[in-house]
Amino acid sequence: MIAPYDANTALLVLDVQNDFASPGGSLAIAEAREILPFVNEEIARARRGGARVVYTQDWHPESTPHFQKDGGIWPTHCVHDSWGAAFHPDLVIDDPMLQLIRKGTGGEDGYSAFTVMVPTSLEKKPTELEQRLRAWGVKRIVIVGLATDYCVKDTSLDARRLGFDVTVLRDGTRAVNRTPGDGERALEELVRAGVHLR
Ligand code: VGL
Ligand code: ZN
Repeated sequence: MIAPYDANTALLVLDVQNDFASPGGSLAIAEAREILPFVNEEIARARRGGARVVYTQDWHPESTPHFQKDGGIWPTHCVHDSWGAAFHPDLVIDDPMLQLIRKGTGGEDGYSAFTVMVPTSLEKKPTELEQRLRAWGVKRIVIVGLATDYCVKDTSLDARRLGFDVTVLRDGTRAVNRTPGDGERALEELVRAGVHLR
């Protein structure tokens, strides 16, 4: 159990999209579907406690240095407005004022929900997320979603750097594991950065 949700807490639901979470997704994580009941329950819990819920989507152009075909490391995935970029159909999206952050939209490597890396400049550019959280008075962030070794890791590290209290819920996340053990190593790195694991 974590401290109850309250108005100073935000639940971030990271990249629960078909390409990561559905059979046939181009970067499908085999066990990703296992997180859905847990994630949906967590969304309900957060809402009951009056916490904000923010969803993210990896949202790439058709060509980006992020993709293998353009010199990057990933199969083509989460191309804007495609089936693969859509939320997994079982994810509960129950908010008429859906809070959504899309990342990688300009061809950047979009791992963190807080910052994107501009391909040509090695420079990090902020998304709108921090500004929104500050405007709501959010102090504490709870993280679920995909993938442990990329979006969850980089988002958590950025959140710590920005001074938020951060908790990652292990049952709500799964790793890509390009190299076996990447997910576990990412979690160890997060603990060293002061992230709570539950
Ligand atoms: C991600 C791999 C490629 C992520 C994004 O957001 O975790 N992983 N693109
Ligand atoms: Zn991506």
